[in-house]
Amino acid sequence: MSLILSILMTVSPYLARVYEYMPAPGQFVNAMPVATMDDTPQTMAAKAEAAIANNAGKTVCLGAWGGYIVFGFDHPVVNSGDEYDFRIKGNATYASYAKETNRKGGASEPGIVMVSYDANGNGLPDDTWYELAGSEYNSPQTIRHYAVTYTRPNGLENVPWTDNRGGSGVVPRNEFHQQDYYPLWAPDELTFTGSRLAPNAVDEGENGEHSFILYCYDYGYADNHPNKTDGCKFCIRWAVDQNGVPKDLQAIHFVKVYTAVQQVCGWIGETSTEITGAEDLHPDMPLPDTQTDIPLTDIPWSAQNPEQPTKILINGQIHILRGEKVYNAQGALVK
Ligand SMILES: [Ca+2]
Ligand SMILES: [Ca+2]
Repeated sequence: MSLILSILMTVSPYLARVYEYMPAPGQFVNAMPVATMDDTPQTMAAKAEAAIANNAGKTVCLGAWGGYIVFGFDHPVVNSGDEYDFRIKGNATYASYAKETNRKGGASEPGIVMVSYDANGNGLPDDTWYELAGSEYNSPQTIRHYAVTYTRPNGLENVPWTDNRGGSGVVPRNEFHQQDYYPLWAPDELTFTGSRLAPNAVDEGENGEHSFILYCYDYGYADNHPNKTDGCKFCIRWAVDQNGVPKDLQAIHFVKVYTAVQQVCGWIGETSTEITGAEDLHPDMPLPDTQTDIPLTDIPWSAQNPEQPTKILINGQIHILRGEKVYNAQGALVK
C-alpha cells in the first residue's frame, strides 16, 4: 500500500470529537470528568473528548434531565437504510431481579439521541437536529417541549430546579459524593429544553427495604441496554423533524445525547445518562450520492503514473487511486 493511500484511508470507526459537554447537575458532575474552577466550556469538551474518543472507554456523566453531549466522527456515518448504523456505549446493566421476572431492567438511564447533517459544510454542529424516534417517541407519557431551569445553590446544597409546567424539585446531595453537584464552569442558571420520558424506575424492595430497578425502554435510547446488546445500536432512518415527520438523511456528522428522565431513586440519587464511547458500525460504507462512478479506464495514464487505477474509499466516499494521484468519483484530480 502506498504511503498516500495509507494516510488517506485512515477512517476511524470510533467517536473522534466532542464538540460540547454541558451536563445538568448531578452526583457525578464535576467528577466524570473532573472539573476545576478554572475550567471553561472548551476545556470541559476537551476533557470529555479525552475520556471517550478513540475508544478510550472512560465515562462521561450527563447529570439530571436535559444535560447533554455533542460528538462526532472523523467521517460522515452513512444511513444504511435497513441496518443499524452506529452504537453508543454507556454503563447500563441488567439486574438479576429483572432477569428472574423476564423483564429487562437494572441500571437503565435512557438518553434521547439526536443526529445532524453538516448542511452548511463548516464542520461544526450548528445545523438542524433530528431526533431518533425511539420506542417512547409516541407514548402519551412523553412530554414534548419540556424545559427545566437549574439554579446554582449557595454552597454544597441540593440543586433546585423548576420546569415550564409549574413543576419543581431538587437534585439531592447524598453521602457518597462530596463535590459540588452544579457544573463549576456553567452560568448560575442553566436551562435545558427537549423531550422528557416517563420515569422508568420501580422500587421493587420489600418489607421497608428499597431496591430500585430502572427498567429499559425497548429501543432507541443511549445508556438504556448493555453495550453488548442490539439495544445500544441506532438507525439513522429513525430520524424525525421537530413535527415528527420522518427525515431521510443520507448520512450524519454529529450526534447529541441528553438525559431523558427527571427522576430521583432514593439513596442511589438522580438518574443520569452516561456515555463511554460510540462507534460507526459500517465505516467503509460509501455515501449513496457518490455511487455514480466513471470507468477506471478514463483515469489518465502517464509515464510518471503508470500503475493500474483502483477504487478506494476516503471518508466514506469513492475515489480512484492511480500511482500517487487520487481522483474523485467524477474523475477530477484531488491530490
Ligand atoms: Ca455545520
Ligand atoms: Ca448509567
